[in-house]
Amino acid sequence: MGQLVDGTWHPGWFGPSKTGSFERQPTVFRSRVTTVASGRYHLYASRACPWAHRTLIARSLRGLEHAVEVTIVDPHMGADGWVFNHDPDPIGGAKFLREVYLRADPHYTGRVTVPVLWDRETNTIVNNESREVMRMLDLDFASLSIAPMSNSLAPPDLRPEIDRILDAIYEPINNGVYRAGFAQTQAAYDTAVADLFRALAHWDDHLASRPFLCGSQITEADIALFTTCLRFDLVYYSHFKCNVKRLRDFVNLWKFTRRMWSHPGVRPTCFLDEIKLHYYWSQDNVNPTRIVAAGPGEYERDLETPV
Ligand SMILES: N[C@@H](CCC(=O)N[C@@H](CS)C(=O)NCC(=O)O)C(=O)O
Repeated sequence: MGQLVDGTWHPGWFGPSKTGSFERQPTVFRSRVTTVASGRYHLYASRACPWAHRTLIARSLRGLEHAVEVTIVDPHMGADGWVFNHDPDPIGGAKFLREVYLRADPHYTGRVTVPVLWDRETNTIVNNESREVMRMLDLDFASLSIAPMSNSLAPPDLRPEIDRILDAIYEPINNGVYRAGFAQTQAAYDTAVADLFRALAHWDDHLASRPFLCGSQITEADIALFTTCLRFDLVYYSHFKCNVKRLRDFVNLWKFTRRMWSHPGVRPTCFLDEIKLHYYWSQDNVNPTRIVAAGPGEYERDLETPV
Protein backbone atom coordinates (compact mmCIF):
# COMPACT_ATOMS: atom_id res chain seq x y z
CA MET A 1 0.00 0.00 0.00
CA GLY A 2 0.99 3.56 -0.50
CA GLN A 3 -0.04 6.56 -2.48
CA LEU A 4 1.18 9.14 -4.96
CA VAL A 5 1.76 12.71 -3.83
CA ASP A 6 2.42 15.12 -6.69
CA GLY A 7 3.66 12.20 -8.77
CA THR A 8 5.95 10.70 -6.11
CA TRP A 9 5.26 7.34 -4.50
CA HIS A 10 4.94 7.26 -0.71
CA PRO A 11 4.66 3.75 0.74
CA GLY A 12 2.62 3.22 3.89
CA TRP A 13 -0.86 2.65 5.19
CA PHE A 14 -3.83 4.96 5.55
CA GLY A 15 -2.91 7.52 8.20
CA PRO A 16 -5.08 7.42 11.32
CA SER A 17 -8.06 9.74 11.16
CA LYS A 18 -8.99 11.88 14.16
CA THR A 19 -11.95 9.66 15.02
CA GLY A 20 -10.26 6.31 14.34
CA SER A 21 -12.72 5.69 11.51
CA PHE A 22 -11.62 4.58 8.06
CA GLU A 23 -12.11 7.46 5.64
CA ARG A 24 -12.07 6.44 1.99
CA GLN A 25 -10.72 9.04 -0.44
CA PRO A 26 -13.02 9.97 -3.31
CA THR A 27 -11.80 8.81 -6.72
CA VAL A 28 -10.40 11.47 -9.03
CA PHE A 29 -10.91 10.37 -12.65
CA ARG A 30 -14.61 10.76 -13.29
CA SER A 31 -15.02 11.25 -17.06
CA ARG A 32 -17.19 9.30 -19.45
CA VAL A 33 -16.22 7.43 -22.58
CA THR A 34 -16.72 9.39 -25.80
CA THR A 35 -16.83 7.27 -28.95
CA VAL A 36 -16.85 3.58 -28.17
CA ALA A 37 -14.92 1.34 -30.53
CA SER A 38 -13.77 -2.20 -30.08
CA GLY A 39 -10.27 -2.26 -28.57
CA ARG A 40 -10.15 1.47 -27.75
CA TYR A 41 -10.81 1.15 -24.03
CA HIS A 42 -8.83 -1.03 -21.66
CA LEU A 43 -9.69 -2.17 -18.17
CA TYR A 44 -7.10 -2.62 -15.41
CA ALA A 45 -8.61 -4.71 -12.65
CA SER A 46 -7.99 -7.09 -9.78
CA ARG A 47 -10.00 -10.26 -9.37
CA ALA A 48 -9.54 -9.97 -5.61
CA CYS A 49 -10.99 -6.49 -5.18
CA PRO A 50 -14.76 -6.22 -4.74
CA TRP A 51 -14.93 -2.88 -6.56
CA ALA A 52 -12.98 -4.06 -9.59
CA HIS A 53 -14.88 -7.36 -9.53
CA ARG A 54 -18.07 -5.37 -10.20
CA THR A 55 -16.67 -4.19 -13.52
CA LEU A 56 -15.46 -7.68 -14.48
CA ILE A 57 -18.97 -9.04 -13.89
CA ALA A 58 -20.59 -6.19 -15.86
CA ARG A 59 -18.18 -6.79 -18.75
CA SER A 60 -18.99 -10.49 -18.72
CA LEU A 61 -22.77 -10.14 -18.38
CA ARG A 62 -22.90 -7.54 -21.15
CA GLY A 63 -20.82 -9.70 -23.50
CA LEU A 64 -17.99 -7.21 -23.89
CA GLU A 65 -14.97 -9.49 -23.52
CA HIS A 66 -14.16 -9.16 -27.24
CA ALA A 67 -14.34 -5.34 -27.14
CA VAL A 68 -12.77 -4.34 -23.83
CA GLU A 69 -9.48 -6.04 -23.04
CA VAL A 70 -8.60 -6.58 -19.37
CA THR A 71 -5.28 -6.69 -17.54
CA ILE A 72 -5.36 -8.32 -14.11
CA VAL A 73 -2.92 -7.10 -11.46
CA ASP A 74 -1.17 -9.47 -9.06
CA PRO A 75 -3.21 -10.19 -5.88
CA HIS A 76 -0.16 -9.45 -3.69
CA MET A 77 -0.37 -5.72 -3.06
CA GLY A 78 2.69 -4.72 -1.02
CA ALA A 79 4.84 -1.64 -0.51
CA ASP A 80 4.69 -0.81 -4.23
CA GLY A 81 0.92 -1.05 -4.40
CA TRP A 82 -0.61 -3.04 -7.25
CA VAL A 83 1.95 -4.68 -9.55
CA PHE A 84 1.77 -6.41 -12.91
CA ASN A 85 3.12 -9.91 -12.82
CA HIS A 86 1.66 -12.83 -14.82
CA ASP A 87 -0.51 -10.51 -16.87
CA PRO A 88 1.80 -7.78 -18.21
CA ASP A 89 0.61 -4.26 -19.02
CA PRO A 90 0.07 -4.34 -22.80
CA ILE A 91 -0.11 -0.57 -23.19
CA GLY A 92 2.94 0.98 -21.56
CA GLY A 93 4.78 -2.08 -20.24
CA ALA A 94 4.35 -0.76 -16.69
CA LYS A 95 5.66 -2.75 -13.74
CA PHE A 96 3.41 -0.99 -11.22
CA LEU A 97 -0.15 0.27 -11.58
CA ARG A 98 1.02 3.66 -10.30
CA GLU A 99 2.85 4.11 -13.63
CA VAL A 100 -0.52 3.94 -15.37
CA TYR A 101 -1.77 6.76 -13.13
CA LEU A 102 1.39 8.76 -13.85
CA ARG A 103 0.91 8.25 -17.58
CA ALA A 104 -2.45 9.94 -17.16
CA ASP A 105 -1.19 12.66 -14.82
CA PRO A 106 2.52 12.99 -13.95
CA HIS A 107 1.53 15.06 -10.89
CA TYR A 108 -1.24 12.77 -9.67
CA THR A 109 -1.96 12.89 -5.95
CA GLY A 110 -4.06 10.16 -4.42
CA ARG A 111 -4.46 6.43 -4.05
CA VAL A 112 -3.66 4.06 -6.85
CA THR A 113 -6.78 1.92 -7.03
CA VAL A 114 -8.48 -0.57 -9.29
CA PRO A 115 -10.56 -0.58 -11.42
CA VAL A 116 -9.13 1.78 -14.02
CA LEU A 117 -10.74 2.35 -17.40
CA TRP A 118 -8.06 3.52 -19.85
CA ASP A 119 -8.53 5.19 -23.24
CA ARG A 120 -5.86 4.13 -25.75
CA GLU A 121 -6.77 6.98 -28.09
CA THR A 122 -6.38 9.91 -25.69
CA ASN A 123 -3.83 8.04 -23.55
CA THR A 124 -5.45 8.73 -20.26
CA ILE A 125 -7.64 7.33 -17.53
CA VAL A 126 -11.31 7.83 -18.28
CA ASN A 127 -12.63 6.75 -14.92
CA ASN A 128 -11.55 4.85 -11.81
CA GLU A 129 -14.86 4.67 -9.93
CA SER A 130 -16.35 1.18 -10.16
CA ARG A 131 -19.97 2.28 -10.03
CA GLU A 132 -19.48 4.65 -12.95
CA VAL A 133 -17.41 2.15 -14.94
CA MET A 134 -20.16 -0.46 -14.48
CA ARG A 135 -22.76 1.98 -15.80
CA MET A 136 -20.58 2.92 -18.79
CA LEU A 137 -19.96 -0.70 -19.70
CA ASP A 138 -23.67 -1.30 -19.57
CA LEU A 139 -24.99 1.74 -21.41
CA ASP A 140 -22.22 3.40 -23.41
CA PHE A 141 -20.79 0.12 -24.73
CA ALA A 142 -24.22 -1.33 -25.58
CA SER A 143 -23.57 -1.10 -29.33
CA LEU A 144 -20.59 -3.46 -28.92
CA SER A 145 -22.37 -5.85 -26.58
CA ILE A 146 -23.16 -9.32 -27.85
CA ALA A 147 -25.89 -9.56 -25.19
CA PRO A 148 -29.32 -8.16 -26.07
CA MET A 149 -30.19 -4.70 -24.72
CA SER A 150 -33.00 -6.34 -22.76
CA ASN A 151 -30.18 -7.71 -20.57
CA SER A 152 -29.16 -4.20 -19.53
CA LEU A 153 -27.99 -4.04 -15.93
CA ALA A 154 -29.57 -0.61 -15.53
CA PRO A 155 -32.77 -0.51 -17.61
CA PRO A 156 -34.35 2.97 -17.62
CA ASP A 157 -37.48 1.99 -15.70
CA LEU A 158 -35.43 0.46 -12.87
CA ARG A 159 -32.62 3.01 -12.80
CA PRO A 160 -33.94 5.21 -9.97
CA GLU A 161 -34.46 2.11 -7.82
CA ILE A 162 -31.02 0.73 -8.73
CA ASP A 163 -29.37 4.03 -7.82
CA ARG A 164 -31.29 4.19 -4.56
CA ILE A 165 -30.13 0.69 -3.60
CA LEU A 166 -26.53 1.32 -4.69
CA ASP A 167 -26.52 4.37 -2.40
CA ALA A 168 -28.19 2.49 0.44
CA ILE A 169 -25.81 -0.48 0.50
CA TYR A 170 -22.59 1.47 -0.07
CA GLU A 171 -21.85 2.94 3.35
CA PRO A 172 -23.08 0.19 5.69
CA ILE A 173 -22.20 -2.87 3.56
CA ASN A 174 -19.73 -2.36 0.67
CA ASN A 175 -17.67 0.20 2.55
CA GLY A 176 -18.94 -1.02 5.92
CA VAL A 177 -16.76 -4.13 5.97
CA TYR A 178 -13.72 -1.89 5.40
CA ARG A 179 -14.90 0.54 8.10
CA ALA A 180 -15.01 -2.42 10.49
CA GLY A 181 -11.71 -3.94 9.36
CA PHE A 182 -9.71 -0.71 9.21
CA ALA A 183 -11.21 0.91 12.34
CA GLN A 184 -8.58 2.18 14.72
CA THR A 185 -10.72 2.59 17.79
CA GLN A 186 -13.23 0.31 19.48
CA ALA A 187 -15.94 2.93 19.04
CA ALA A 188 -15.35 3.24 15.28
CA TYR A 189 -15.39 -0.55 14.94
CA ASP A 190 -18.55 -0.94 17.06
CA THR A 191 -20.41 1.62 14.95
CA ALA A 192 -19.32 0.04 11.67
CA VAL A 193 -20.28 -3.47 12.74
CA ALA A 194 -23.66 -2.38 14.10
CA ASP A 195 -24.43 -0.53 10.84
CA LEU A 196 -23.26 -3.50 8.80
CA PHE A 197 -25.36 -6.16 10.52
CA ARG A 198 -28.42 -3.92 10.67
CA ALA A 199 -28.17 -3.38 6.91
CA LEU A 200 -27.57 -7.08 6.20
CA ALA A 201 -30.72 -7.95 8.17
CA HIS A 202 -32.68 -5.35 6.20
CA TRP A 203 -31.58 -6.61 2.77
CA ASP A 204 -32.05 -10.21 3.88
CA ASP A 205 -35.72 -9.36 4.55
CA HIS A 206 -35.97 -7.53 1.25
CA LEU A 207 -34.72 -10.60 -0.64
CA ALA A 208 -37.28 -12.89 1.03
CA SER A 209 -39.83 -12.02 -1.63
CA ARG A 210 -37.69 -11.50 -4.77
CA PRO A 211 -34.72 -13.28 -6.33
CA PHE A 212 -32.80 -10.06 -7.06
CA LEU A 213 -32.79 -6.68 -5.36
CA CYS A 214 -34.99 -4.97 -7.97
CA GLY A 215 -37.19 -7.95 -8.75
CA SER A 216 -36.73 -10.70 -11.26
CA GLN A 217 -33.70 -9.52 -13.23
CA ILE A 218 -30.04 -8.97 -12.35
CA THR A 219 -29.06 -5.31 -12.10
CA GLU A 220 -25.98 -3.33 -11.07
CA ALA A 221 -27.33 -3.29 -7.52
CA ASP A 222 -27.07 -7.09 -7.36
CA ILE A 223 -23.52 -7.02 -8.68
CA ALA A 224 -22.54 -4.48 -6.03
CA LEU A 225 -24.11 -6.50 -3.23
CA PHE A 226 -22.78 -9.81 -4.53
CA THR A 227 -19.09 -8.89 -4.64
CA THR A 228 -19.24 -8.03 -0.94
CA CYS A 229 -21.37 -11.09 -0.03
CA LEU A 230 -19.01 -13.47 -1.85
CA ARG A 231 -16.09 -12.23 0.25
CA PHE A 232 -17.97 -12.15 3.54
CA ASP A 233 -17.51 -15.61 5.06
CA LEU A 234 -14.33 -16.05 3.05
CA VAL A 235 -12.42 -13.09 4.52
CA TYR A 236 -14.50 -10.34 6.15
CA TYR A 237 -15.83 -12.61 8.90
CA SER A 238 -12.36 -13.26 10.31
CA HIS A 239 -9.90 -10.80 8.74
CA PHE A 240 -12.17 -7.75 9.20
CA LYS A 241 -13.77 -9.04 12.44
CA CYS A 242 -17.26 -9.02 10.91
CA ASN A 243 -18.18 -12.06 12.97
CA VAL A 244 -21.51 -11.26 14.59
CA LYS A 245 -23.02 -13.75 12.13
CA ARG A 246 -21.84 -15.53 9.02
CA LEU A 247 -23.38 -14.50 5.73
CA ARG A 248 -24.53 -18.11 5.48
CA ASP A 249 -26.75 -17.43 8.52
CA PHE A 250 -28.82 -14.93 6.52
CA VAL A 251 -31.03 -17.35 4.59
CA ASN A 252 -32.04 -15.02 1.78
CA LEU A 253 -28.74 -13.23 1.36
CA TRP A 254 -27.03 -16.60 1.14
CA LYS A 255 -29.54 -17.86 -1.46
CA PHE A 256 -28.97 -14.65 -3.39
CA THR A 257 -25.19 -15.15 -3.22
CA ARG A 258 -25.55 -18.71 -4.56
CA ARG A 259 -27.95 -17.54 -7.27
CA MET A 260 -25.42 -14.98 -8.46
CA TRP A 261 -22.46 -17.36 -8.10
CA SER A 262 -24.14 -20.02 -10.22
CA HIS A 263 -24.90 -17.60 -13.07
CA PRO A 264 -22.78 -18.66 -16.08
CA GLY A 265 -21.69 -15.05 -16.66
CA VAL A 266 -20.67 -14.48 -13.04
CA ARG A 267 -19.03 -17.71 -11.97
CA PRO A 268 -15.98 -17.43 -14.32
CA THR A 269 -15.16 -14.03 -12.77
CA CYS A 270 -14.88 -15.44 -9.22
CA PHE A 271 -11.46 -16.48 -7.91
CA LEU A 272 -11.78 -17.45 -4.26
CA ASP A 273 -8.10 -18.25 -3.62
CA GLU A 274 -6.98 -14.96 -5.12
CA ILE A 275 -9.46 -13.07 -2.90
CA LYS A 276 -8.18 -14.73 0.27
CA LEU A 277 -4.55 -14.32 -0.64
CA HIS A 278 -5.00 -10.64 -1.46
CA TYR A 279 -6.63 -9.60 1.83
CA TYR A 280 -4.54 -11.65 4.25
CA TRP A 281 -1.28 -10.91 2.47
CA SER A 282 -1.73 -7.28 1.43
CA GLN A 283 -3.35 -5.73 4.47
CA ASP A 284 -0.45 -6.18 6.83
CA ASN A 285 -1.78 -3.44 9.09
CA VAL A 286 -4.60 -5.86 9.92
CA ASN A 287 -2.56 -9.08 9.54
CA PRO A 288 1.16 -8.34 10.08
CA THR A 289 2.24 -12.00 9.74
CA ARG A 290 0.65 -12.25 6.29
CA ILE A 291 -0.47 -15.76 7.18
CA VAL A 292 -3.46 -16.73 5.05
CA ALA A 293 -6.20 -18.35 7.14
CA ALA A 294 -7.09 -21.95 6.25
CA GLY A 295 -10.86 -21.65 6.45
CA PRO A 296 -13.66 -21.34 5.97
CA GLY A 297 -14.09 -25.07 5.47
CA GLU A 298 -16.24 -26.23 2.57
CA TYR A 299 -17.02 -22.69 1.43
CA GLU A 300 -17.03 -23.54 -2.25
CA ARG A 301 -19.11 -26.67 -1.62
CA ASP A 302 -21.65 -24.53 0.23
CA LEU A 303 -21.73 -22.04 -2.64
CA GLU A 304 -22.54 -24.92 -4.96
CA THR A 305 -25.62 -25.96 -2.94
CA PRO A 306 -28.56 -25.56 -5.33
CA VAL A 307 -30.71 -22.49 -4.62
N1 LIG B 1 -14.33 3.93 -4.90
C1 LIG B 1 -13.44 3.06 -5.63
C2 LIG B 1 -12.66 2.20 -4.67
C3 LIG B 1 -11.65 1.31 -5.33
C4 LIG B 1 -10.68 0.70 -4.32
O1 LIG B 1 -10.55 1.16 -3.17
N2 LIG B 1 -9.95 -0.35 -4.72
C5 LIG B 1 -8.99 -0.96 -3.82
C6 LIG B 1 -8.92 -2.46 -3.99
S1 LIG B 1 -10.14 -3.35 -3.14
C7 LIG B 1 -7.60 -0.47 -4.14
O2 LIG B 1 -7.20 -0.48 -5.28
N3 LIG B 1 -6.87 -0.06 -3.10
C8 LIG B 1 -5.51 0.35 -3.22
C9 LIG B 1 -5.22 1.53 -2.33
O3 LIG B 1 -6.15 2.12 -1.77
O4 LIG B 1 -4.05 1.86 -2.22
C10 LIG B 1 -14.27 2.24 -6.60
O5 LIG B 1 -15.39 1.86 -6.26
O6 LIG B 1 -13.79 1.98 -7.70
